[in-house]
Amino acid sequence: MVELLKKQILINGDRCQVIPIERLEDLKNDIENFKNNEDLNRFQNFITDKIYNFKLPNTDFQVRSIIIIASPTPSYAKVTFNLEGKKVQLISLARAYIGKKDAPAATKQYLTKLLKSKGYQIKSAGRLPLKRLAVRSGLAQYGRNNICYVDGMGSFLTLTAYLTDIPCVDDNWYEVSQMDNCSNCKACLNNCPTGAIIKDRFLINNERCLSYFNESPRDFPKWLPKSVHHCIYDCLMCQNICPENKDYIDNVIGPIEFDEIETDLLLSGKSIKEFPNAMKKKVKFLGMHEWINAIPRNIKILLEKNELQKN
Ligand code: B12
Ligand code: SF4
Ligand code: SF4
Repeated sequence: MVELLKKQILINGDRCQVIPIERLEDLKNDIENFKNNEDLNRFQNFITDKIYNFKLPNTDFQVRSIIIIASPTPSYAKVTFNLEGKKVQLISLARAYIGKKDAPAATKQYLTKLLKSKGYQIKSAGRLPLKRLAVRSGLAQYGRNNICYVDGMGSFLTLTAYLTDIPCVDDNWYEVSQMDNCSNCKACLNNCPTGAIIKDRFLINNERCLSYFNESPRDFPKWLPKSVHHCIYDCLMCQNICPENKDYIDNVIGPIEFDEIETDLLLSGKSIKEFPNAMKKKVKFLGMHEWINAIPRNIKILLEKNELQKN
C-alpha cells in the first residue's frame, strides 16, 4: 500500500515519505534534546513549547504511520494593482499550486479519495516540526538557510503531514543533514537582508527574519531599513539566490490583477468577509488571507518604495 500511495502522490506532482508512528517519539526526543542543548530565543521557545504538539489526536482508526508530503509551489507571483488610474506591479508569495487549491486542501482531497477506496483513513497530523520530520524521513535535506530542499522542487514547497492506519514496514529514519553544496556556499547568508542567517550557527535568528515582521501587523522595528521590503509578505532573499533553486526560480505565476475597487478594498484594511467572492479567491490563492491584518501596511510600504525609485 505504501508503494501505491507514493506512486499516486508522485502522479499528483508531490513527493512523500512514510514512517512508522513509533518514530513520533524519536521526533519528540529530537526537539527535547535540541531544546536542552541550544540557547533558544523567545520566539523559538514559543514555537517548541506552544506550537509543536506531539499528542496524537482522537481518531476512529488505529494510527500506524505518518505521511509527510512536499508539494511544489511557485517561486513567487506577480500581482498587479490598479491605483488612481495607474497599474503597479508587485510580487507576492503564492501558497497554491498553479491552478489548484492550496496544497494541504489538494493533498487531503486526493489522499482521502485514494485511501477510502482501499479501506484506509487519514487525519491531519496537526502541529509537528515539519522540516525536521521531512529531513529525518529522508524526504528532504536542510539548506544553510534553515529550510528544506526536495528533489525536483528546490526549496519552493509546502510541507503537510497526515496520520494514517496504513501499516509501514520500512523504517526510514535518517540523521539530520545539510546539502553537500552548502559547505562551499554562503550565498543565502550574504543575501539575507536582516542578518537572520548566522555564520557560525545553523539555527537562524528567527526574531530578525523579515517574514517574522511582515506577517504581523505590529510596527516594524526601527532598525529595519525600508529598502529591505520586496514582497507583499514573507521574503524571497535566501531562496532566490540559492544555486540549488536555479531550475525552479522561474516557476512564477501571474500577473494576478486587482482592479481599482479591489485594490482600494485591500488597502482599506476591511475584513476579508467584505471582499467580493472573486477577490477572496485571489487573496486566498496568494496566501495573503493568512496575514490579512498586515497586508495593507505591507502593500503601502512597497508602493511608497516604488514611488521613491521613480523620483
Ligand atoms: C514558525 C515558522 C516560521 C517563523 C520562524 C522560522 C524559523 N526558522 O524559526 C517565520 C515567520 C520567521 C518563518 C519564516 C519562513 N518560513 Co516558516 N514556518 C514556521 C513553522 C510554523 C515552524 C518552524 C520552526 O519549527 N521553527 C522553530 C525552530 C526552533 O526550528 P527550526 O528553525 O526549524 O530549527 C531546526 C533546524 O535548525 C534543525 N537544526 C538545528 N541544528 C542543526 C544543525 C544542522 C547541521 C542541521 C542540518 C539542522 C539543524 O533543527 C531545528 C529543530 O527542528 C513551520 C511549519 C512547521 N510546523 O514546521 C513553517 C515552515 C518551516 N516555513 C516555511 C517557509 C516556506 C518559510 C519561509 C521560506 C517563508 C518565506 N518565503 O519567507 C521563511 C524562511 C525563513 C527561514 N530561513 O527559516 C515552510 C518551509 C518549507 C521548506 N522549503 O522547508 C514550513 C515548513 C511551512 C510549511 N507548511 O511548508 N516561518
Ligand atoms: S544558498 Fe548556498 S549555502 Fe545557502 S542553502 Fe543554497 S546552496 Fe546552501
Ligand atoms: S526569509 Fe529573508 S530575512 Fe528570513 S532568513 Fe531568509 S533571507 Fe533572511
